[in-house]
Amino acid sequence: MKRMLTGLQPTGVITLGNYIGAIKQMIKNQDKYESYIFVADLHAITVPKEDFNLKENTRSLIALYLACGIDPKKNTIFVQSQNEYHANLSWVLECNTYFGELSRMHQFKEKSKGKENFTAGLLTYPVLMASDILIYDTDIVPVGMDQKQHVELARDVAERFNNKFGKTFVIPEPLISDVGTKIMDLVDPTKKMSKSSENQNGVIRLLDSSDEIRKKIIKATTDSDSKVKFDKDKKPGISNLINIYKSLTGKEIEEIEEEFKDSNYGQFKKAVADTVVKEIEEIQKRYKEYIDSDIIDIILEEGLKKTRLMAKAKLDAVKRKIGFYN
Ligand code: ATP
Ligand code: LTN
Repeated sequence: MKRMLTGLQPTGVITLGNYIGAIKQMIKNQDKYESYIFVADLHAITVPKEDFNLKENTRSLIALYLACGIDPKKNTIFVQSQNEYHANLSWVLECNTYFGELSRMHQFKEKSKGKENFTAGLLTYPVLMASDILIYDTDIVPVGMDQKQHVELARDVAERFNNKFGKTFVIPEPLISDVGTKIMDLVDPTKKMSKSSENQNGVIRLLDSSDEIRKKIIKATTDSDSKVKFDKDKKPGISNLINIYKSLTGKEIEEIEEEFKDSNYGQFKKAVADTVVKEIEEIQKRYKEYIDSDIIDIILEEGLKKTRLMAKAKLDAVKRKIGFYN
């Protein structure tokens, strides 16, 4: 069975975008692959934030993973910073990665643009990600389109290392979810819905109240036309709502257009809101059962024990190849 690994950053309560674009894919994949899912908390400090409780966010993200349907029997679940070998391998990989490659990464360019002070961690972020992937001989890495370039860098670094020191790393493949699953901001539908977005109204978070969710969807930006028709360029707002509805109901776009051909935007928005609220209410019910239970501690302890052993073995092999004193 192929091995799959993926993670999310605990930078805030996960959004409907993360749920549709990442978590639903993880659930789909948990029966297909030997699956490793983690909280990328080391990555979360690359952009320093005030008003940010890393510990709480990390626990909350684990509880949300479980509440969304990630089965701890089918997945090894762990917290990145607890496993010290990731950062250790990352240093070794940094010494096999070029500054030029890192400075060309889209995410780095976007997040550093116009800023005088950004951390070195923002630049080396993809190397730590490569380390997360390569340390477990990962075959498959499910990520959104925005992270594909980082998985490609992991491939390049792995190939470079293998060529230099002999076969050490498995070359990972990115697994990109359907094109349609990029969920956009409700206020500015040309922008990705993002956890760290400043305007709360454009973002649905999995722990928002049902009232808040309804309000945000009803107020979502749409065009002045009134036809429920998918057209990403001319009707980004409505197309985004169609995408959300499609992802949660499993219906095809043509089916949705047909279903709402006699409806106005208000009626369609209400249907989208009902669907989103129903799904999120179920998740929140389960979240409440998990968040204070010691199941989380047990799962993380098991995950750490297992991944530490695997990671140490790989790091030891890497160190031997390079020729460190041991
Ligand atoms: P941040 O604002 O902290 O950058 P984010 O919400 O943009 O966070 P990430 O933590 O970077 O999300 O991404 C987690 C995963 O969720 C990735 O696989 C990413 O592709 C996916 N994802 C994030 N936002 C969306 C979205 N709007 N639509 C679909 N998938 C998404
Ligand atoms: N950068 C990713 C999180 C992440 C990741 C990884 C995903 C860190 N390390 C390794 C897959 C594999 C993100 O922001 N979603």
